[in-house]
Amino acid sequence: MGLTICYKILKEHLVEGRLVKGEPISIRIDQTLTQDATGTMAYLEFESMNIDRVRNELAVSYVDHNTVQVGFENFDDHEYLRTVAAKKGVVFSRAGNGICHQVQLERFALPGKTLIGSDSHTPTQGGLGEIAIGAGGLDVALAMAGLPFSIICPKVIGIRLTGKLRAGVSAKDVILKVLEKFGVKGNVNSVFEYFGPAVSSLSVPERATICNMGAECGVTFSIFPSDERTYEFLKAHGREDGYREIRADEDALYDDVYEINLSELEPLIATPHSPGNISSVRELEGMKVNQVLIGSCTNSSYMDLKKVAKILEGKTIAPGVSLGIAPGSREVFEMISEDGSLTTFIKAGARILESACGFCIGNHQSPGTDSISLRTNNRNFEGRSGTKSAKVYLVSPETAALSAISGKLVSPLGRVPFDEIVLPEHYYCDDSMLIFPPKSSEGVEILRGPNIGAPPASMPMANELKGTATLKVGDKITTDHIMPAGARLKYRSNIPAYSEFVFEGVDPTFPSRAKALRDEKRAVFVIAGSSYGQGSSREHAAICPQYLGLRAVIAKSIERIHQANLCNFGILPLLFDSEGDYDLIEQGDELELHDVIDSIERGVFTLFDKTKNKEIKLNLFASEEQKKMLIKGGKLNLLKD
Ligand code: MIC
Ligand code: SF4
Repeated sequence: MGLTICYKILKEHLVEGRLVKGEPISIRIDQTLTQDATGTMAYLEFESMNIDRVRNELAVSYVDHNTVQVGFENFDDHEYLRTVAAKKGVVFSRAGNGICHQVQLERFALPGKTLIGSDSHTPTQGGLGEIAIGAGGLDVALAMAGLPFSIICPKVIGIRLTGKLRAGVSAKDVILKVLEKFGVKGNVNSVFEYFGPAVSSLSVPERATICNMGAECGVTFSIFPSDERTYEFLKAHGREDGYREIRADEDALYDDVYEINLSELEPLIATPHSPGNISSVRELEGMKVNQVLIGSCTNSSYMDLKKVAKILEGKTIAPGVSLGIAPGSREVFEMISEDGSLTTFIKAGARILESACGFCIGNHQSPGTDSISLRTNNRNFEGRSGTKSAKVYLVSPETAALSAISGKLVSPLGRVPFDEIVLPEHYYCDDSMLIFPPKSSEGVEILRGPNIGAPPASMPMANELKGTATLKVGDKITTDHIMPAGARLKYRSNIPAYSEFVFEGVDPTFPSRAKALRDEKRAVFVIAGSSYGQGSSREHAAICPQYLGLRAVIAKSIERIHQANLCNFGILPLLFDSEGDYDLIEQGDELELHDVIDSIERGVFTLFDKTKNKEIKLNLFASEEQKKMLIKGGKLNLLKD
């Protein structure tokens, strides 16, 4: 039987386990990436392992999230990251150099390699034929220490592309179509592998956009073949030496196949408040728009901005619209500056934003009360923009640009002034904002301002957990609900300070109620519906609740990265054996778990709801290795043994 691309690369990197769908495997990791908002904690964790220098092929540390610098905290973080990178052998991408996934694609990703990154959109690099997986910071720290990474050997969903995109329909619409089909939950331990005759019509930046938002479906990664388009892109970046062809075998067997005829695809839009709520732009055409933002790791490539420039050429944005454009990297910035696109943007009335995450993570550009914001990024969770009452819609750059001119939502189908964008033969490549580490770390001093805290600490698991259902939440609770970013991001390096904002937008009384229980040595329990912890990879969504006394999350289902983060920090991820039992527990109920250690080993728990005088059967959602870390109170404790 022939192999898929996914299994070919996994086979080359297999360290432990069998390549059988559903079985736990561990793989060798060639490359790692971190970004500043998760990176400070990851390097503090790496430092606590007492290893001189990173042991994987390539480790890159980006500064792209916390670049607003209101107060000293962000800059302190950058200085810590710059110096710890020099000390530990990590390449450092300075603030202003661009968004991690865009720069990684331009400068470092290679077909056939494996990458883990402390950011959920790490799978963007699947566009270059790399297995690229989002993970918590601690898992990335361990990969930098040369240790393998564990995943469940995935189910491979083949996405067969036929036909050709029509003018005005783009890669963003392809992935929105995939989201319409697969939704934002229930896709754990699967991957998307793209194949079919239309693959060769898509350039690497388009493929990267498609792989980027596979993260929203919850798949472990997405991947495209490495072919002549891959070679073209690498050559244009002076990196063709790293090219190798990788295609699925003719007789490769997919677990499932979904076909998209690109010729029939139309412009799509994700409506509030989930990237899985898909409509056609046509249906909502005419909707008034207050703000348009173009950028983020999904749609900020040179190709994306070139399309926007062609649409905005000679036009001015509508009076009621604020338009912001953030180029994804300095490479993109330089290229739009040289070819005149930047002048077009300025003349059209756009506000030029820094090459960084910026608006996407709610760092700035919050929309007005009840207003409508059209964005090219990947997440539109409630409140993520910084304005709870705002309605954020996700669209392609074409839809965004045309709508900015009109002031109303416009479908770009057949309305764009180009058929296709011809990519340059050579890109502007300048690595001067990358700092490569010195050969020897001797004499390198790590700078730690007052914002740099300590790595998280936790106690071994107690055999009895008695406490309260401190919070009961519904379905699709994202990590943005658990641990807000935006204005709170600057506390990422300081666990006690950041913990004050756990569940801020859901129930601001949670931290004080949890701390009161913790201080009485009682356990905090969170009860949740399905797909708990979807969204980002931020391990703070485990570390901070753990600091407040959270001992167990009891849910209908929990998303992959968050489940790993819970185990890494000693919090029990428990699933209802019968989903209907979710209705039995009320917030405030007194809950008890007995024989915890034995139950962890057996993987089955009986929860006693003292208030209701009822027993509820729960299953532990953890691998054998994760069971060991839960008993020890987290992965760092396990490693110290
Ligand atoms: C996001 O898009 O939510 C983030 C901010 O990039 C996160 C990482 C973080 O919270 O620092 C992610 O996607 O993992
Ligand atoms: Fe940055 Fe947004 Fe991409 Fe996250 S999704 S890495 S915040 S641009």
